Amino acid sequence: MLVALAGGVGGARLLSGLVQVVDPAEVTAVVNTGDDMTLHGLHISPDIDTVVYTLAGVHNRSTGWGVATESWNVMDELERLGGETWFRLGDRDLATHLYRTQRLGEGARLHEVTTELARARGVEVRVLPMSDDAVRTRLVLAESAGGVAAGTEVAFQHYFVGLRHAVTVSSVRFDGVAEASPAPGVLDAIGEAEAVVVCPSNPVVSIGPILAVPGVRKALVARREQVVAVSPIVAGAALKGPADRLLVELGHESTVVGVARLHAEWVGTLVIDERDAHLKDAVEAQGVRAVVAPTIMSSPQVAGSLAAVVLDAAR
Ligand code: FO1
Repeated sequence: MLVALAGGVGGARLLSGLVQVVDPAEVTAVVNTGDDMTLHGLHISPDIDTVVYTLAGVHNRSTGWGVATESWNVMDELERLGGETWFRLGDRDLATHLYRTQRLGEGARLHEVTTELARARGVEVRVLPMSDDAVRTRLVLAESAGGVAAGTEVAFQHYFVGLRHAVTVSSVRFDGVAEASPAPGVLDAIGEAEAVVVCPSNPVVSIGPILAVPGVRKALVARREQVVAVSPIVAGAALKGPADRLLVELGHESTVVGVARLHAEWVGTLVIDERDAHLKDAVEAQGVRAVVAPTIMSSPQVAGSLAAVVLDAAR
């Protein structure tokens, strides 16, 4: 059995590569829920939905999130009513949030609802939230932006979508994480896995929250030799989103060496792109084994080849 730690788009891409090389029923994805939020009274779990939609093959390929062949009638009507439409919720995507909110209201736990939604979309991978408890990523702005003063703490989606992450931050925290527990099955999966794959998701706001859930980091440290991470940074930059800027703003280095240093305690092997081959020794100087391979998943074929490299590195 394989465990994959995943955030949004980067995680979903590697997961769709992994299921090409291993039986999907043998894969457990532990997904970040720090991006979750309540909007229009609905519980929205963006990274879980991105993972499920991508594994189901129904995701929007241009944005990476939401559903393909989407319509926007509710958003258009809400706009006419003067409602909140800054966070785009398509008509089909809304069904997911309506279902999840209804089931949670009936007392179901987030991991149960996630299983129901994954099964309903024909996804065989076991998709687990990192926790059933509310953990919410919040960021303090280092400068004023979009009418928000420097020093203000904002919710993740306000930073990421509302402000288009076009603002520097001075700190990040995961509200509620100290009181949270890993979702049922998370620690056992990590303990029993043949390999733990860390997807090339944002190390600060996608992998960070998963690590912060009590018990998870310790469980990963114990499996360090079987933990293989794919660097989310290639040639000093993130492929998508603010990972490179967040790393620098929080005092880390936005290079594969910086990623190795950040994860050295619990990651035994870091897969770096060929563009960073010259940094292999510098990564290994951090005590992390480096494997060089094409990591830019420009096609499902590349994702499949990368997944094979990752599994080989874990064995
Ligand atoms: N990202 C955006 O940049 N703009 C949006 O309007 C937006 C809507 C949205 C709706 C549902 C969903 O599951 C994800 C959505 N995302 C949107 C992505 C979301 O911000 C994710 O948290 C990021 O992709 C980071 O993982």
